[in-house]
Amino acid sequence: MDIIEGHLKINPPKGVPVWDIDPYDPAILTNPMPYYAELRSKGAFAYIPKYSMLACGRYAETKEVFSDWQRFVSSRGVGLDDFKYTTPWRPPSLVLEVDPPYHSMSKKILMRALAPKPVAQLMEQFRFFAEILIDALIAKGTFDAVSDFAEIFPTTIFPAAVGMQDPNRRHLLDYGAMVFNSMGPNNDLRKKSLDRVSALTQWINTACGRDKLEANGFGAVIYAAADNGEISEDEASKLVRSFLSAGLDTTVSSIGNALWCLIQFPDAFEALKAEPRLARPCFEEVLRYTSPVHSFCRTANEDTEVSGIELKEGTKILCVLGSANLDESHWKDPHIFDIKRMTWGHLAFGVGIHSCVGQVLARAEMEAVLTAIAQKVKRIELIEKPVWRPNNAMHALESMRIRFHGH
Ligand code: OVV
Repeated sequence: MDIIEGHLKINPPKGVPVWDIDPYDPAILTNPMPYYAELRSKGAFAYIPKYSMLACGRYAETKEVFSDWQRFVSSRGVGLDDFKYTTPWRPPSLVLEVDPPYHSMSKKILMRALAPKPVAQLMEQFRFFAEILIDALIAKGTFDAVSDFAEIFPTTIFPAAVGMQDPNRRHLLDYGAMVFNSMGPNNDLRKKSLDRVSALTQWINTACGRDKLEANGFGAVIYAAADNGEISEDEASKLVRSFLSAGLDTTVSSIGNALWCLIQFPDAFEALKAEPRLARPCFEEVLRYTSPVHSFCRTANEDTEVSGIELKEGTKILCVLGSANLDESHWKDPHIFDIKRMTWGHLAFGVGIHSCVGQVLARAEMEAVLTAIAQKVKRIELIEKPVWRPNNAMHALESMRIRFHGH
């Protein structure tokens, strides 16, 4: 048995082209569209020799692999490590990295915290803070879309919603970046992130403790499930950890990517300003066009077949969501950012039982942000060329100096 990058070495399946590329090359991570297009041109799958895995970037097959949790499990890890052979760098997530029946319980409890009523109440705060922040940014003159805006909004409202008493913005973002980088191969990005694993782990584990959470946040809802015997105290702490792992870097990326899209496509911004109610569909199009999670893996848990290709048990499959969302065989004019298009069915939040738990909250946050921009900002001026930040699983900006011109 040969192990490479934490998983079983496989031979290229019959009919699958060998493609000598590194999808985790920073040059590709910061400019992924040409790689996406070439991946789709290879067929249902391409075999990547460097990592001995398959990559999948067409809509149909990405959706098939991602929705079938029985054949393509998450419990063996959604990065390159196969937990059957490699000890994960942290105790697995009780929702991201498990299968049913265990997964169903975790997801049910997390969803309880994000029920319509509490989210509707939070919406007021999101709107309020979005308006204050955008007024301040208009007054500021030039600013950085990432460090002055995208990072500020989620790290202000989300830890408060969880009920954190000591939300350290930097630690939260660095922990998230580490989680997402750890899903890639053992490259410089992963190593650099994991350099700080012990300090950040200690910090996050403390932050997830019952005594560190206010009585009225999402965290308290999770601990109430421990009180009534549904889960243990340790499971409750790990579910709170899931909120903090998945809830920040993703929405930071969403805000940055949304601003980038509105700058690249001025007609879309004009349409949004004319009809601020398009904030929600605008976010869906941002998700489709610049999917914040560019790829997650699945592992074939049995010998199986997809689109006539035979896949061996233990095969790691890189599901390139960002590419599936641009597949010309599924989307009309996929390379046009159109906030009035039908975006239903995009895979940016995943699909099937593992689809994003926090999507209602992400949508609420982005509705607040994009509505306030539509109402308050007349023009977005790009001051400096945007710079993308490579991450093994996230597609996000490093910096983008801009200016908001108000009315
Ligand atoms: C979707 C996601 C990303 C990162 C972490 C987690 C989930 C988690 O459950 O920890």
